[in-house]
Amino acid sequence: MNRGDAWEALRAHDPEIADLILAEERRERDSIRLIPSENYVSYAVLAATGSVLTNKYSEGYAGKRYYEGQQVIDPLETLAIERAKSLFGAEHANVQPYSGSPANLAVYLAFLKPGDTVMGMSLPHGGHLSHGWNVSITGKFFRSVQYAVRADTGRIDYDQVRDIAKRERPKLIWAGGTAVPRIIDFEAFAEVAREVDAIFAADAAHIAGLIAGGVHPSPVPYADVVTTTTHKTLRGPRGAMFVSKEEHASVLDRAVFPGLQGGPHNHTTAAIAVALKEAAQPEFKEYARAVVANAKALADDLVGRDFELVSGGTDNHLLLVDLTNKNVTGKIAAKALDRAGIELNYNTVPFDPRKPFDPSGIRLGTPSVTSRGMGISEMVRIGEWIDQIVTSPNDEELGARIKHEIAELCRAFPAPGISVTD
Ligand code: DSN
Repeated sequence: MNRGDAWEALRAHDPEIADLILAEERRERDSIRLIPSENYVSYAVLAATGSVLTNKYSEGYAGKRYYEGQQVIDPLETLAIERAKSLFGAEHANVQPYSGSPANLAVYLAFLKPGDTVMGMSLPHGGHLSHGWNVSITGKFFRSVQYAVRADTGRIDYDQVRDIAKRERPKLIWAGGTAVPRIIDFEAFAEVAREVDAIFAADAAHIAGLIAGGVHPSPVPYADVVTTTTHKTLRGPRGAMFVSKEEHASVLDRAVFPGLQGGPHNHTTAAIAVALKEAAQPEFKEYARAVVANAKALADDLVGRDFELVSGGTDNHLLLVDLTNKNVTGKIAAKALDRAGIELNYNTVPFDPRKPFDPSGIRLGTPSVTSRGMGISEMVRIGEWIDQIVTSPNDEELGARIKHEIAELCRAFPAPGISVTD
């Protein structure tokens, strides 16, 4: 793909930054990217992100802005909203949140007062910081109670969810997280929320693309509001949105603007709209199906190599691996894998005796490798490489050999949005 005049201008004006962008492009091209919250966006999403829409201020909403010159932005944001509603079958959508945490903060601002009780999944058990974890503003400005997974199954303890909710009477209940490898029973959460008269918010950031692709149950029929980032399985730009019941539209919109944010990032809104259009195409369904099939294949392969997966496997795009039986920490393994060209992140596992900055596990997933067309046989090769590196993390010769093999494999699977050829 010809990068065009804008790229040539960047090279001429700021070669240092241009070279760093090229270096990142090569890195993304030549490595196996397994961080489950990352992906490769299309050229179309990249083009919208890098457009003149970044020049425009648009505080407010379509038809009611605080700046003139919205002849283009109003229909553009409306189109993004309509596409979001249509894709997720929702009554209302807002595409302005800057990212996932601000989208979640809008839910707090809409429904809670400082000191009110929120219930979310504990971070070390797979939840997100913004679901009431103690170091987050959501755990400092609100009273937070947290649920966990069961030690015997690694899955959400729905009895505990109900018990805590009945005892603590939260005003807001979150489902969803960052390290949840299994399907969440959104209907069960909605039932608990109804019993205690709480707002039920689902954070679908990790699984939004799987929901859009029809391979994961949707929380939309059950939740008062569903937040999501747009850059994970959904494969759009870095940004966020939420969909909700119409009855909550006004209070949620006001929480985003003027409650939390100023002008929306219009270039991101355009790129979100592009991604939502892509996600409505038949090919996206095939991608979503393949993401899950690949994750299951990689999980089966790793289990066959005596890796211990939290919950024993996966239903979605994500695997959480406890390395305790491999006698290596998550951090040592993740760094050795990165040196060899396999990128993932170290992660706490439920009931982890180790600290978050040096935990027992690694977290990995299949969205990026699936976006570049890899399938089951490539997952088996990746499983073998992971096994070899985890077994011998300090073997530099092995790492160098695997890095070479990975670069070769990557050349056979060109990644979306990558232009660099040297
Ligand atoms: N940082 C995101 C993730 O990697 O899952 C969540 O915020």
